[in-house]
Amino acid sequence: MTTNARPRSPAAATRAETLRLLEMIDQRLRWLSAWTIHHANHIRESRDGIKVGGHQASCASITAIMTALYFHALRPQDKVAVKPHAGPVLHAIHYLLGQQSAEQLQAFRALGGAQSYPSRTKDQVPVDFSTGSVGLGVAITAFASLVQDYLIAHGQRTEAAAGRMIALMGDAELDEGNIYECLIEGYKHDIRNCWWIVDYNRQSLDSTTADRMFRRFDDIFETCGWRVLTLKHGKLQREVFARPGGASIEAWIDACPNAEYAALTYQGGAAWRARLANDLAGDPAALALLASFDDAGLAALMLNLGGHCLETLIEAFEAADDDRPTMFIAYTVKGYGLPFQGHKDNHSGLMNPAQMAQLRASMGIAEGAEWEPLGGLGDNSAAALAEFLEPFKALLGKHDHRAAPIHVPPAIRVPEGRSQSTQAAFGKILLDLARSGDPLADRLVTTSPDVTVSTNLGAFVNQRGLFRRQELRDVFAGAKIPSPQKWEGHQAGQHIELGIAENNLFLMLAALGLSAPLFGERLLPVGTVYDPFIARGLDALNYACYQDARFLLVATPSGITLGPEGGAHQSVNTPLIGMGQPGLTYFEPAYADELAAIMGWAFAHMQAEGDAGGSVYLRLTTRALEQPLRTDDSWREGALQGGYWLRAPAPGSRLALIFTGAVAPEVLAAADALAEDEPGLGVLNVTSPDLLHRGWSAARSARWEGRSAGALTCHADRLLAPLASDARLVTVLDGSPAALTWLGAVRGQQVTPLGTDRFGQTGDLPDLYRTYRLDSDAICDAAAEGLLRR
Ligand SMILES: Cc1ncc(C[n+]2csc(CCOP(=O)(O)OP(=O)(O)O)c2C)c(N)n1
Ligand SMILES: [Mg+2]
Repeated sequence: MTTNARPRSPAAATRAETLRLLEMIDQRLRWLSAWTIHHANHIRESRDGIKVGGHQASCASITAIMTALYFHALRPQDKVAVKPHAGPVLHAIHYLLGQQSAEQLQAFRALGGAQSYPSRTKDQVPVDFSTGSVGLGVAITAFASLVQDYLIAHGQRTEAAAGRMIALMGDAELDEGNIYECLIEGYKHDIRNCWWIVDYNRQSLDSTTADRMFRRFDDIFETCGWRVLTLKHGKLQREVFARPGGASIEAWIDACPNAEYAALTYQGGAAWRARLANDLAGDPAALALLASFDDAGLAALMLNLGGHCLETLIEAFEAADDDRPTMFIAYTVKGYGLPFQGHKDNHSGLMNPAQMAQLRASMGIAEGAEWEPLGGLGDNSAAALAEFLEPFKALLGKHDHRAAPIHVPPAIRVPEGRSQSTQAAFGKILLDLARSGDPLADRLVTTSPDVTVSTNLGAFVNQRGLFRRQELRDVFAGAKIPSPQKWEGHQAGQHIELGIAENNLFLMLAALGLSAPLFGERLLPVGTVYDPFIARGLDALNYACYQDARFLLVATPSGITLGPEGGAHQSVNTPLIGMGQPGLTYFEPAYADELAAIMGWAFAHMQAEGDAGGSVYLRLTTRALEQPLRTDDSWREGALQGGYWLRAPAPGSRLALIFTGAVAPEVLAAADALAEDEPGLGVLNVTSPDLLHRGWSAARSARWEGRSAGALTCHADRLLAPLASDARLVTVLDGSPAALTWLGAVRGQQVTPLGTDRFGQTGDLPDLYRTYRLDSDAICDAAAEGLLRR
């Protein structure tokens, strides 16, 4: 789709006609989403007796909003994150357009079928952003709009092609802290072209939401520069309010607590009448107005909230026609139009077969015709609707952005220095790239939550500048105050400096890492963070990986090697996080040349198609290590597969010391000490426990699945093969020992594990390594103990 214009169907000549057609779509979306969920729960055979689930009430709440958005406001360049529980509505939209199959809907929540929550990678309909963990799908749109601005500023996208990054969100998502972290960050970066549309049904999973928040959200968002458009009343309500007595009804609605409104919604017309008549007893005009409605009419009036009124919705969307970030608070009823509407327990509520049959009949859909996309419509209406829908097929279809690959230089230069830390080497490699003029450097975008300098990104930023849409002077440089950091902010800058909230780092990386599929322009995002604080953004990290965003996460410093900083800053379990996170490959190199090779590998891996690629996590340290004297390049291939022998074992050796990262000197010292007794001893440097483990388990599953001819080979197996079959393996790393202990299972050799499994504390390395048994004495003891117990 190259045009930015929205389709104008000939069938939609007048606004009244448009509204009539949109109304039909709204009804069909409500029906199809409910039916899809019903089918999965009541019609498809259950083989395990487990409830399939689905959220009919959450869908019914938002169908009008999605109708108005998708079939009126959305432009081809816009991207949408759909509230997780409205997944079936998104599928219904594409089903109406003939872009989703009945088979997929019939397999909703089954293997290979339409996913419970919209998934970029698994669903067959276009999904711009995956959602599921509430709050994250909202915030990523703000970061995506920042990425879009970055691309525009760098000449990789035109201003005219700028789209809106839109989140359709549940009101309970407003309770997630990540929303406010993102709001603050967004304000600092002056984001634009972002819409958040709240399905304000004032119900979450457990209950109705707090009345005290009424208007507070407006204040918070307006303070952060957003325009807030509140769609409280539908057109019918507004018309009725203008009649004699109407103002009293309006005032009553405004004063009514959320829970009571919801309960009356559930109870229906007679209950509304009784309650209103009681509360407005002294108001004859209001009573007369009430009397002019029958019970059904009165219920319809009370439910005519802004978020269910298509006219109100499209007017609001039209009103926000500039690039200002805008929040729409669209009042809705959870379960609108369904028998459990307003009931506080309706979040996971499912209509029973009788209720479904009743809904079907009310829509004029014949039994057996439930999957008819335009079922229940007369011929003329169906034809008009089909004609109206036609142009939306191109608009809402899959727009596959193919981004050109970025060439990765065959060898990234290794920083010089006999003794260096991986963290310092990382900074030098980036600086070198920044200075090199290599095209890859132009596609690097670095970002960090207030730890740019302390993770050695500063030199890169000096070279390439801060990204700012508006020029930002470096006041200190201007005043000639000496500082190694020269931070000019400008449009060509390549570093996005974030505030300290780590969660934002991962959402920023997620958005940057989706630049290729979202915008057709590939970026190579590099984010730095202190290793222990990965935990602060874990859900966002998982969220980023789940939707296959591609980035390089550099976490440094790490482990108790960070001595004087103490236990609050010393990471323990991050190797296991790295190993356990799908979509992320964890490396922990010991030496600078390994790091350079791994970074080259990472830049290619971040660009590889599908399952062949992914994101990369480097766990680094500030501890400077004596660099090994290499005689050849033979280590390189092994380092990129997860490990290599730093000192090769003699065939049949009884002992190997296996280590990862910063503890190399202790391991080598122990190896020297043990050499006399165990001359065949080998030292294995595991650069990626993750890759080794994955290769091992993949080889096993390949054999089980009959994909491998017979021999069980993997890199770990090949590495350990020269050792005696009953050799002892002493594993050592500054982190959870479990990251390496599994190596004993590869060939049945016994492991004596060393590592940290308690909180650290302040100290220097001799003290800490001794206390936590990572020093060479502990390694020798572990080796001796292993050999004695043979
Ligand atoms: C991070 C996270 N916590 C909890 C849940 C479980 N959960 C799913 S929906 C929901 C309430 C959603 O309410 P709201 O956002 O208002 O959506 P709606 O009322 O439109 O269904 C909860 C607690 C989740 N999906 N993600
Ligand atoms: Mg809600």
